[in-house]
Amino acid sequence: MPPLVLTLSNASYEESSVNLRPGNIELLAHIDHHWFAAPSSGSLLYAVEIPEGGPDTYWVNLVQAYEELDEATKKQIANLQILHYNPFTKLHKGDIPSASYGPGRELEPGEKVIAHPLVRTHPDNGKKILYLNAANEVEIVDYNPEEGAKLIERLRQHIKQPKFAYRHHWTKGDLLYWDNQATAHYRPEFNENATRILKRVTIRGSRPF
Ligand SMILES: O=C(O)CCC(=O)C(=O)O
Ligand SMILES: [Fe+2]
Repeated sequence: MPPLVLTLSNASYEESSVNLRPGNIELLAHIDHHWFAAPSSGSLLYAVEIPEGGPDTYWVNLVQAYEELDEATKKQIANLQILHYNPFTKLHKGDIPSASYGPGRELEPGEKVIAHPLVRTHPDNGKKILYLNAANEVEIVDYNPEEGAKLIERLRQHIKQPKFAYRHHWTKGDLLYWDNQATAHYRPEFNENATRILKRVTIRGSRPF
């Protein structure tokens, strides 16, 4: 079981190797735990130690990204489901999950790879959300694989537009909370010699619809 409070660090801060993830590498736009049956509804991130020159973290507004799609694309994607592959287990369709991937955390019993609607509805305000990440493998269910890959790539280019992003410049002691149901977040690579330490708590959400 990962700790409830996860330390994200590129320095040897605490003993466990889980605390050294994800180092200084670029984190492409992602939604925390989007591959779970019940993905995260929100996360909190606390800045313990922050290097002078950044990096900043960016949050993409996936409600606005959905609203600014053209009508033809909205229609095209209205009822699509996408499979979200877990980047840690790398399980694909037909693979058998190991016993450690139990109910609730990773996969529900009998489920191997989770499918979620590409356009999900916010459980609190009913807004439509383009529920897509740019970091991990996805696949559209019952869709021509080449056409599907092209469509995903086009949508990923769309969510990358700076106009959808909030950019946060960190100061030590900052505590940020974000809605993982309606945003994706991105962090660029940074200098490996700089020490950057944050602590994160991720809250479990509900099954997207
Ligand atoms: O390092 C960052 O700024 C973001 C890390 C991240 O993706 C997370 O805490 O969920
Ligand atoms: Fe994250």
